Amino acid sequence: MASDLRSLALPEEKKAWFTHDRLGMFVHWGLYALPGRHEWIKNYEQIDDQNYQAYFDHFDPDLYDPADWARRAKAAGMKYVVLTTKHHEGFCLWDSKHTDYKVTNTPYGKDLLRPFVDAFRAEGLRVGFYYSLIDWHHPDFPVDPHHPQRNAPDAAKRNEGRDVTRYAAYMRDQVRELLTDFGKIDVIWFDFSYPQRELNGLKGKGHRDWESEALVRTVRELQPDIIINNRLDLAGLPPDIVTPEQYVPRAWPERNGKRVTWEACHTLSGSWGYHRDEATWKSPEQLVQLLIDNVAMGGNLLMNVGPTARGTLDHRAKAALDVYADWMTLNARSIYGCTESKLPAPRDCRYTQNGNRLYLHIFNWPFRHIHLDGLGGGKVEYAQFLHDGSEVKWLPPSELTLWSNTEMEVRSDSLTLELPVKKP
Ligand code: FUL
Repeated sequence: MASDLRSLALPEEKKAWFTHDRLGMFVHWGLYALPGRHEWIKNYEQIDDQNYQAYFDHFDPDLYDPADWARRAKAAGMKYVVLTTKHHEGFCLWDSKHTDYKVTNTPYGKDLLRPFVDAFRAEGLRVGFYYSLIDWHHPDFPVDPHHPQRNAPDAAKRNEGRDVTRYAAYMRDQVRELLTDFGKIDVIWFDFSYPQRELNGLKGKGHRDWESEALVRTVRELQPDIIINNRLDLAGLPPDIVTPEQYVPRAWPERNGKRVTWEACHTLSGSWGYHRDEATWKSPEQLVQLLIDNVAMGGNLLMNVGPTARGTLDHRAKAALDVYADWMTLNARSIYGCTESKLPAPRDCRYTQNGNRLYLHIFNWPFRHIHLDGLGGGKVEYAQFLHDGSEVKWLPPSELTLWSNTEMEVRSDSLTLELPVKKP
């Protein structure tokens, strides 16, 4: 059985586009954009179905223009996009045959997904779908009494009458729709499962069981080349990618001693869904360094935007995308196709590498000289800045002895770059 499951994993070479492209856009959009206080608001504020209905009844993103989002993503250097087709609240952005809880039944009255997919494809981006396993709206979604905070406001309700088998079938039907009706989809991003445990009173298998195996088989059958993330919690299935959330891994993530393709996902502020009053927006420096940090460790960055209730990106999200656009225009070469380097980077620096091209990212501008260990002895042919292509000189060996009388710690295996005193 386990080896059978292993055969469902995507062969490494099919992931080449993903590890080359490095930067993607995550889009969290749903009814939670209306309250504008976090995508977990139904849970955090214990809003029952009746009161949450107000957001459904007023969902009307009249300014929705996915072509604008797509242009901005492309300008930011993003090569793929992953959209929340259904988040934990259960609301569907497409005209699913399997539920009434969908965009076409809101005042907006139209499908959002087809125009989204078309707009991003038109800009040359690949398209991925996020699909939540958690569903606070579905009547058969199993309540986990051990983790009520994950299921509130339903936590007080019992599982009696709920049939997890029906819920698993609902998910398969929806995923089948998503992977049949929108052409070639490149990523499916499930979110999230956790170890199974007994759930009192639950019909069906008596466990929190998504029937993940059947779900994965459905996915593979419909989209043989799709990347499936790791949040299904299906023992024995090697994930195509692992997805560290809101942190930079301390080392390249591994499974059974083998490095795994990975993608970190991050927010621009403290929330995935649109949050009007939230103040912790990342600085331009943080945004750029986060991207570099991930690539320097061999990973991707999936950076999130949370569109508003009217279907726009708010000015802070646009500004952040502009930061990437400016930076990537000049520096994309140090991101696409790059991965970690075996060389030890100097303090406050990161290396990214593509074949014999090594990119040094300096997070903290040093005064004048920087030593690159392991690069002495004629290993480097030429050095230049990326922002303007200007030459960067290094100390000629004849000067090394002179400088080594000082605190410079010049070593024969290192190369000492001469940098302008001020960061250009
Ligand atoms: C988490 C979710 O609970 C968040 O709302 C968000 O979607 C993030 C990417 O994954 O697990």
